[in-house]
Amino acid sequence: MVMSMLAPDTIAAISTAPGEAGIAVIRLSGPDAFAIADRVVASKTKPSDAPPRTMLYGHVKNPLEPGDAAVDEVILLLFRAPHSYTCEDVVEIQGHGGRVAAHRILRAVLACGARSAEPGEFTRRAFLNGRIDLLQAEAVADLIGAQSERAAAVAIDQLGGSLSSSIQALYDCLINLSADIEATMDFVDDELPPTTIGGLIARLQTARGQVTSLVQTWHEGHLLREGARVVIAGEPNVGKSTLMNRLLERDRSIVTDIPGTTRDTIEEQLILAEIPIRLIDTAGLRDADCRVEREGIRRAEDAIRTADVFIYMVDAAGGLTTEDAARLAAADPSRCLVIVNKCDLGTRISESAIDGGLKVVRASLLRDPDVTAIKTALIGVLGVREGVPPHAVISERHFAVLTGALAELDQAEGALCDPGNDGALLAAEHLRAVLESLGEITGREYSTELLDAIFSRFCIGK
Ligand SMILES: Nc1nc2c(ncn2[C@@H]2O[C@H](COP(=O)(O)OP(=O)(O)OP(=O)(O)O)[C@@H](O)[C@H]2O)c(=O)[nH]1
Ligand SMILES: [Mg+2]
Repeated sequence: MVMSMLAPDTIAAISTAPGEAGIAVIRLSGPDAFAIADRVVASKTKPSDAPPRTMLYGHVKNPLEPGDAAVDEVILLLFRAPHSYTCEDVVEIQGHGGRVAAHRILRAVLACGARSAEPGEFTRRAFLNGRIDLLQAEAVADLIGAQSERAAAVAIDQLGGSLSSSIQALYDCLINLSADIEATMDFVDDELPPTTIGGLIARLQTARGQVTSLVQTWHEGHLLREGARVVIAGEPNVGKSTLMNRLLERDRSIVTDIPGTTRDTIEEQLILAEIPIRLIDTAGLRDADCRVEREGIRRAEDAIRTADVFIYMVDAAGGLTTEDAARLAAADPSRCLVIVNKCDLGTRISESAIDGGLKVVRASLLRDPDVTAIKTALIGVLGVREGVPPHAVISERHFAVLTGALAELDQAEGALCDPGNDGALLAAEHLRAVLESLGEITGREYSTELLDAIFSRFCIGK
């Protein structure tokens, strides 16, 4: 672990969300946290004289403002290094919430020598001071940003170290393997029993299997963290907006019998099977004369291109148009769900009319508001496994590092299979690269740029 070389200063921020609320928390961390609290808080016991991990009642004053009027009535929570969130001296000031009160307290502590914290700076200090690793720091941001119960459960599991221990176990196993591979270099080639090389290759393959299993969790991790963009598309008047409203269980999109009713894209949030979904209703696809409608259709086509999944709706009674057939022929079954709507009016679309690879659901959305079958089909196309307990899932960053590690493991195996050609030496080099990659994931190895990229997505005050 590389420690920060600069002596840290004392940082402060409002840690609670802005707006009206019962209380707000202003957090101070750093060597002067107690000295600053002594200056701004009038209380029976001076904060610096109070025992750590205690609460103190008092009034905040701003020594730089004229008069002796109290800024707020507060409770202080006192933590002495290293027993705090950041491992530094920490004072948390609980004042009244609202748009003004917390800012007045923050102004007072800044006037007494604290610096405004950068986004994620408290958690960055917790990492730099060795209290948590980088995976746990990322889990803090995931927990704050979680939009579903499952996303929160996965984040808290990662904060508890589940993913860290999987990576650590892999690291330990590869360190041992690397040492054993290096030990074979002391043998002359024909002295080395073939079973030894076979055993090393088998261990390498086991490690590869573990990395592959982690890489396979990316899809679920992506859905839980970033959510899925689901676009409802199709020709005008097929019932796209009706479906949008049925899924949301409210009247969000305008529905009329005039083709071309929806002009712009309409986006709403929906949680489905614990996955945050960005649901997007779009303008009906057709050759339009009107400039406004043409722009809406361009937006619809853009939305389809960038969707994780698009629901393509067709009119059962109207039958498939040539354009419908062409769009469905080009659709990828892993990101398209077909709804044959208006079945109550009869159907001119036979079972075999739509390519067997595409998932198709028949519906009569006007008469039947039950969209359970559509939801189940959508969950299937999204690739969500329901009923599986929350478990460690990797993020975009881990995915990039681990796919690089997989390539190195393959090369290590290739080199081991060719022991005559400095194979052991080459394999050991590839394993070193894998170990470095794993270090980048946990933060054993890091650069300032990497930390900047990770912590900039945090909110201020965390
Ligand atoms: N009979 C019948 N009518 C339906 C059904 N679903 C929707 N409709 C009607 O079809 C018409 C068009 O519905 P919308 O949901 O506005 O269709 P849309 O695809 O959003 O249309 P645009 O916005 O014009 O592209 C409305 O009159 C709906 O009430 C259905 O299952 N059966
Ligand atoms: Mg519409």
